[in-house]
Amino acid sequence: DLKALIFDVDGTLADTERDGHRPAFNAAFREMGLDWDWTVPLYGRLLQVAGGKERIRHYLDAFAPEFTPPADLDRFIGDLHACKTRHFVAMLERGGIPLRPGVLRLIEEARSAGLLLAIATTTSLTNVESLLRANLGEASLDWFRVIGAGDVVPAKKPAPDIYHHVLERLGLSARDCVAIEDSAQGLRASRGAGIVTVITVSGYTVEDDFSGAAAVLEHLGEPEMPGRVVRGQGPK
Ligand code: XBP
Ligand code: MG
Repeated sequence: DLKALIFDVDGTLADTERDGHRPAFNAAFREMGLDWDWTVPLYGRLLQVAGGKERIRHYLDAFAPEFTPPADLDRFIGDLHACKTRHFVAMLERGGIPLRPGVLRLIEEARSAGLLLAIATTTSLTNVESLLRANLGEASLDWFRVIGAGDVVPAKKPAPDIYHHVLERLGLSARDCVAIEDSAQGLRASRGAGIVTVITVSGYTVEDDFSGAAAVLEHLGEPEMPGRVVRGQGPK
């Protein structure tokens, strides 16, 4: 019996990566005097690593061999990431990032059908709350029974840990839930926790391997904007 919907955030609730997180990282680099530039294609490659702090660390390892990191690398990354979060939240507060089509409709339908709502994301909690507040108002934070975000579990997606965490806090088992994701990493995380998953593809994820998804859709759709089935895939 379906009891809850569990939403991913980045790419699923809103198309946040290319014109949200990416420019926020670049603004933080400038503010901290770094001449790094995460272009659209480079950011696509960096997205293989989930989580902003983890992504910065990966960039240093794989793309910035000439950069001499400060002695306290963790603190440097933490400060840089906090600066990036400030820029990202400011962007949200300016109304810069709308929800994807059909997201609000599905949330409203689920609420009136008595389903529980939850979130499972690698993004920082601040970002999730700001996205909801900016688009749906303060009260919308209470629509979600559980918001599992960021560093609450040490292993980020594609590890299933964040989904296990959310299931535990919901007091539900995987078969009571459907997850909505946009990326192969997210799908690996939700399927790793045994949850039936619907994909809505986003800008950076159209080429991803979505085997194991119950359905792969362009978006959640609106009545005037029917969502095309990108790839029909039976649940595994
Ligand atoms: C997507 C991510 C996030 C964001 C940045 O996560 O990988 O890391 O790019 O957010 P999901 P932070 O699709 O699971 O929401 O900088 O706050 O980590
Ligand atoms: Mg995502």
